[in-house]
Amino acid sequence: MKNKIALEEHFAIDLTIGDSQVYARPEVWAGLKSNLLDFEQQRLDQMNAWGTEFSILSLNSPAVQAIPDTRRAIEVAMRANDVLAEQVRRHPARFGGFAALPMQNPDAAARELERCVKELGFHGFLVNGFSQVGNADTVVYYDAPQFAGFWQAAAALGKPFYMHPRDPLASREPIYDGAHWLTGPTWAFAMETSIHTLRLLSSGLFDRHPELQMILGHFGEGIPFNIWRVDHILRKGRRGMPCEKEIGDYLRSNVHLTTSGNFRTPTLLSSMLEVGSDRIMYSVDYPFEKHEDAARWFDRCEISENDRQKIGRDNARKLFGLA
Ligand code: GRE
Ligand code: ZN
Repeated sequence: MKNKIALEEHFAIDLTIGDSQVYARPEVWAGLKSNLLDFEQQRLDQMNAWGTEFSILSLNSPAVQAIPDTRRAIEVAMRANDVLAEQVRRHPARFGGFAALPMQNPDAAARELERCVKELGFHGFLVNGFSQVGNADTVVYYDAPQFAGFWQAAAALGKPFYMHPRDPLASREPIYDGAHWLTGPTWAFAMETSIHTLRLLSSGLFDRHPELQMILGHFGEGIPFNIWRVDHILRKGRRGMPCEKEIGDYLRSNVHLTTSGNFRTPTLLSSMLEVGSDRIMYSVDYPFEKHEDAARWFDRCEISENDRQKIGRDNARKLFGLA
């Protein structure tokens, strides 16, 4: 498939590149670093070689979310968004943008999102999980009451947001002690991101803003596989859960999944059975994953050509209102 659209594709700036080093073996770091900092060479070459026409780009992880100093978080987010905006201006047919946001200050985050959407033409925002605020050990999740105004502003702009992984703080997750190979993309990313998402879905956020749409990578960080059990248990007793519907109802009306970093046909088919092919979109997770691996799998996996067209391109065109 030649004209795919990809949605979880990362870049870094000088101020955030260091955050990705812990995820690279020493022998591959130079290459990954160069891929993250590049826009116009390796990135476009790989998109061309493997049939991605358009990538919506986002900052690396955790970046802004891991800057406890609010003023600094605001500065770094604006710097990254300005760098991205310049590339979108240079290549409007190839690159779109997700805003990085200083969620440490919900009002500043709303203002920056508005600037990114209205002035820079971005397609929504991507947050790397919880934010550290004030000091490294204080974390906020976005179902907290102080985000009510932020969500109102975000919903009013009519653009989706991407909930992207970060690792939990080691101080709060001793279960990974002595088994650090399970942190990061192996397992901890999905656990952290799925719980944050379940918090948002069950908080009433999507009752207040039923049009708000969110995106999860990696085929939903495990949520689709377990959603029946989640609702089955809560049907026996809601235990104070404030939302109006079942969590699966929001999964099927407010969440979209991408294929990022999870190139596996049984997982795709199971996700299609759970949420339908209208809510699944192609993505790579470049440069942490290879366009080659994503495209070799997706272009030939055994689904209907109608579904391939939707998942590879048309669902994203619709969701983002692309030409
Ligand atoms: C990502 O942001 O997608 C990512 C990392 C680190 C390792 C793997 C990965 O930040 O996919
Ligand atoms: Zn990613």
